Amino acid sequence: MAIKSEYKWRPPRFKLKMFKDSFKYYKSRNPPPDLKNIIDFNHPNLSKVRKISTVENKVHNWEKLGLKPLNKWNIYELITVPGLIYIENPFTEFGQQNWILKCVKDFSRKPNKLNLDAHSLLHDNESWWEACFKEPKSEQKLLTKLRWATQGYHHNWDTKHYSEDSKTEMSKDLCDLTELLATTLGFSEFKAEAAIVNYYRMNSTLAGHTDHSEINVEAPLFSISFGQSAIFLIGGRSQQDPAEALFLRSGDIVVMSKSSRLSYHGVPKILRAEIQPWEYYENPNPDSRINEEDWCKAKSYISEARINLNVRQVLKSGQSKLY
Ligand SMILES: O=C(O)CCC(=O)C(=O)O
Repeated sequence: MAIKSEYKWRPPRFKLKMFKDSFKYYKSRNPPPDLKNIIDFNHPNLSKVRKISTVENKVHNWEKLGLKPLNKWNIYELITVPGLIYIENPFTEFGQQNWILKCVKDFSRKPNKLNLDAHSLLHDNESWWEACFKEPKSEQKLLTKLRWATQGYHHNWDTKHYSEDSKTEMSKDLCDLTELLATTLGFSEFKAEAAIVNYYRMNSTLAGHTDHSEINVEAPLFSISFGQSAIFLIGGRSQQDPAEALFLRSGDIVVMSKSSRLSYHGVPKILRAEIQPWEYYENPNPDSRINEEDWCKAKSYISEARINLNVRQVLKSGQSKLY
């Protein structure tokens, strides 16, 4: 009888010449990938990244948007991927809790579109979050089924084309947050017009792709992560180009601007967070208290999930419609 070997071959790291090789390498469970060449902004390798400064921003609604004051932010640019900007978690603990709650409770609500719409799992206009907690804990199967929600111009996963007939309101807070981030980085004309909220479980991946549905690909794209950590891969214009791997933790923001705006990227692995920056909340303002019961449920959800807010401008500046 043949003895089954536990050993599985994987390409050596130096052979990771193309995006798809790196994706396969970091996705592997057995054997698990060696993480030592991943760019970790907690210990930035200055041959690969450089620190950048911001445009002076006189707007003072940092706290309302859950952000630390600007002088506490660390912002880097990747030397090997021009235009790729990384902001190390600029959120307060209150900010993390508030944004996580918005993602699970508000952004998953109608009229936003959800992957669940195609499966008739929710009754007319029933909210996913509320439907989840109608059932006893052991029957909360719906909780793991949400994969994405869209708002603004709804992303069409089949045609990859936006349409004036498939458009709802963007969250005002999400517009304010991304427009403030944009001004701070010197992209003063940015307008948030479409968002995908990606909900990942611990075994989820997101295949390599480019985001090219928007008419305006000169405007930056904002990608904000909460919850569990991830390995994020970013390459060049083609699948054949090599890729860099980055660690993304809760609160981290990636901005794809200039030539990186059309680069291949994807998420080969979700990793358990070593620290939970959403946990240690000391209430700075009693008026903005988080509802304890809601937070308790959201905290339990995020202990097994990662959420990514992906915000884009669709139209050219001055344009008011697609066609
Ligand atoms: O989850 C992420 O970090 C990236 C998401 C993404 O690439 C997308 O929604 O197009």
